[in-house]
Amino acid sequence: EPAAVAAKVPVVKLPPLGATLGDERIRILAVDDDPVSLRLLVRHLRAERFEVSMARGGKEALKRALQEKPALLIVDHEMPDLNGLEVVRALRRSSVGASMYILLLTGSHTNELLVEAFDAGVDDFVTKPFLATALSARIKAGVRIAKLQAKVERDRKTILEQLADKNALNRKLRTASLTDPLTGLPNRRHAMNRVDVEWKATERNGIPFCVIMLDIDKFKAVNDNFGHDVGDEVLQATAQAVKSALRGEDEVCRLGGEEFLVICRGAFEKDGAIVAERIRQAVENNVVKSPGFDRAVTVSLGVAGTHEGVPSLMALLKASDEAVYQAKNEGRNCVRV
Ligand code: GH3
Ligand code: MG
Ligand code: MG
Ligand code: MG
Ligand code: MG
Repeated sequence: EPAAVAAKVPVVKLPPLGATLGDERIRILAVDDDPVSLRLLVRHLRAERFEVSMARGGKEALKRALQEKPALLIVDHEMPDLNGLEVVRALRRSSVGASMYILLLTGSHTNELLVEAFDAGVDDFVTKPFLATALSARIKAGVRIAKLQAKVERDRKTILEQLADKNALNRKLRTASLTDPLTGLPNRRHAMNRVDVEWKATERNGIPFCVIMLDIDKFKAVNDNFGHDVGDEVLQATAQAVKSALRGEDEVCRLGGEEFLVICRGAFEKDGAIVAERIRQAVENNVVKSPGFDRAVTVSLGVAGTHEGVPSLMALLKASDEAVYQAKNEGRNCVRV
């Protein structure tokens, strides 16, 4: 009877392994269908200061291993319900069991079983009856691997966390670099990226687009008469009024100062002129209230769309700019194409 033999082996006094992973004691799952054998094994492991749980059969072992995720598994081979190797194979297929250190306990150890066991994913062997010192020596090797494994997992987690932080920061910086802080609108850099994309789509697929440049009328007078803070509020209110007049994929960006650019995808010049007129009315009807200020401002708008006569993106933007200039010259608060 193997258990009886093991019990007679004199205890060699070595300091307990007392192994910990980080600040946690290492957990071992001990599995044997023979109660005497199991009790001996558990007593030995507890003396070595491990945190031990036990299972009396293969099915229970599998369930506990998946639930408790022990760092080490010491499993008997010959068991009636599910043998040791079947337990090991099932565990190695699971993500939890993939990194578990597994010691197989067996009475017989033929070459065939040895080959089959390593093939199934066993890390090491202990033959019953076990010598306490020999078992501890083998566990020591397992603990070393389990510690390395835990370190690998900690490092992986740290790297993933750092990567996530870095990505979040990059996204924030990217958003900030493309946003105007005063109005929250996309800024000039974004506008230039966007018209570049649209221009390429026009060249490739013939999809038309329009730009509407707009400039607040006599804005300097707002600053001069009511102060810079009121001027800022007028800029914010104008941004919102323009936005409210847009739909779908149309986008308004602040180019700088009191100048904005609206980009209308898929629009011909005549469609752009209609959008521009809608914007003009929206701004004209938007009364801005601020201490000492209670009126609407107006904008002058210049529309330019893609067509054969426009040789480049620069030419398109220049055309819209010149149309604004014309609108200013022809009395302001109007749209020119
Ligand atoms: P026009 O009808 O011909 O466009 O006249 P205008 O007074 O609007 O034109 P001008 O270009 O002379 O004035 C623009 C003013 O916008 C001058 C500048 O101080 C002001 N400005 C530019 N950026 C800001 C800003 O961020 N906040 C405020 N409050 N004012 C700004
Ligand atoms: Mg057995
Ligand atoms: Mg201006
Ligand atoms: Mg102006
Ligand atoms: Mg034109």
